[in-house]
Amino acid sequence: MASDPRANLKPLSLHVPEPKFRPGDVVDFADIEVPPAGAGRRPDVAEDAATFPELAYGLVRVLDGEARAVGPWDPRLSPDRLRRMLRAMALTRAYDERMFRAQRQGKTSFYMKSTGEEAVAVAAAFALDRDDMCFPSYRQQGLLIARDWDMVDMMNQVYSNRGDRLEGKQLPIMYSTKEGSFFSISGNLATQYPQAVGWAMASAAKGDTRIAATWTGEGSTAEGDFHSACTFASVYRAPVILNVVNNQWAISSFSGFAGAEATTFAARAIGYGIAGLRVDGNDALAVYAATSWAAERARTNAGPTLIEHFTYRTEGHSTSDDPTQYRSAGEPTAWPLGDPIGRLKDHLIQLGEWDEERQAAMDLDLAEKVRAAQKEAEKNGVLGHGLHQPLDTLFEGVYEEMPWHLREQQQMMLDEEEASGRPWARK
Ligand SMILES: Cc1ncc(C[n+]2csc(CCOP(=O)(O)OP(=O)(O)O)c2C)c(N)n1
Ligand SMILES: [Mg+2]
Repeated sequence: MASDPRANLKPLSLHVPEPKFRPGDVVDFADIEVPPAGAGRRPDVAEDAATFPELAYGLVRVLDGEARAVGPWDPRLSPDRLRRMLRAMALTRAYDERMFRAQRQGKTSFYMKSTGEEAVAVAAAFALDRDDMCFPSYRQQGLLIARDWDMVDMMNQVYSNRGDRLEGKQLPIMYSTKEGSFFSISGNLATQYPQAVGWAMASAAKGDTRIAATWTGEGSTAEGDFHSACTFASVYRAPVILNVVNNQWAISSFSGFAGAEATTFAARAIGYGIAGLRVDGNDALAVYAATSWAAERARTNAGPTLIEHFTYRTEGHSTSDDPTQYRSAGEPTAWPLGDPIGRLKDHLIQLGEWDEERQAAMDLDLAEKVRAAQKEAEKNGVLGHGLHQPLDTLFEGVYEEMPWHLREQQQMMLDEEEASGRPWARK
């Protein structure tokens, strides 16, 4: 009998990633490599992506340990612009705080904070043009806030109330505004990626000058949509910025399940021949610099850029989550890249353009603004307290021409309501 040539091999096995810290563990992030600010070159925007693969493995950082802006990526923004950026980030945090509490008070069913990730959205909005088209995930409310979008309008959506432009048809926080160049947020992860690339291709096909930018969480890069979007973006050199927000967690799954143990998320770009930048996502100046570099590259037909924003999700995934069940409570404070708002504030103070007193006064003023907006929005009602939309709108707004079977169902519902004798609001 012939002997089995594999008899001496160990049986095959799989590697199952495991996060470094679990509840109760002492956190030590010493193995996270944080290169000094200012290290790493800034290539010309027209340079071939193949010539700077190192930027997909490093970390573009501008703000150093003393809160000074250093190195070739320093965007050299005026103090006034820095203060406006700081304000938009602080306003985003104040908004999140208030809406989170509104959920806990039973005024809405769901909320998602972006705490610790404010720079990712706000600094990008400052670097993009107002009419560049954004295809966000659910954690970039900072884009709308940085674009000065009406906060009452945002709250109306969160409350699904009479003022909700989406007529209660979307989950709270899934905003949509064409006038704000902010595409409808989708609950189905990563769908915005191919949509952004398609929109960018259409913009180019029409000879327009607007570009697209999209954001996804690192966990969602495991979706097929992420990869097909990268292929299309690469092949046609679509004028698009592909942002991956690596906040270390995808609800209770750590980034290792999306491939973080093997390589960086920015390095995904290399396989597609796309420019890849890995950026300190808690450094607003680095996010601004990388985004404006990528925007110029896209706008001059030099191709797409994939930007990994290395950051940390300081709070729970959403109001439905309890992170104490799966990660160490020590992680947020041990995070080596600090807090994005604190770092930009310190930079302005270091420049002699700001102080703690002004910061405190601004925070008070913003909290008051958010409170006033909330009061205004609540005049239109809150979720779960009454029927805010006429019942027949339930079927509208999806098709330009309502198909016959929906018309039939709508009529059936209205007839049943009529017969039930219950009062309801017709348009
Ligand atoms: C296609 C799909 N799969 C799963 C889910 C459930 N889900 C919602 S958010 C989420 C985690 C996403 O994590 P990540 O992409 O890292 O984004 P983050 O929440 O960290 O911003 C999951 C699994 C979903 N909404 N859609
Ligand atoms: Mg994540």
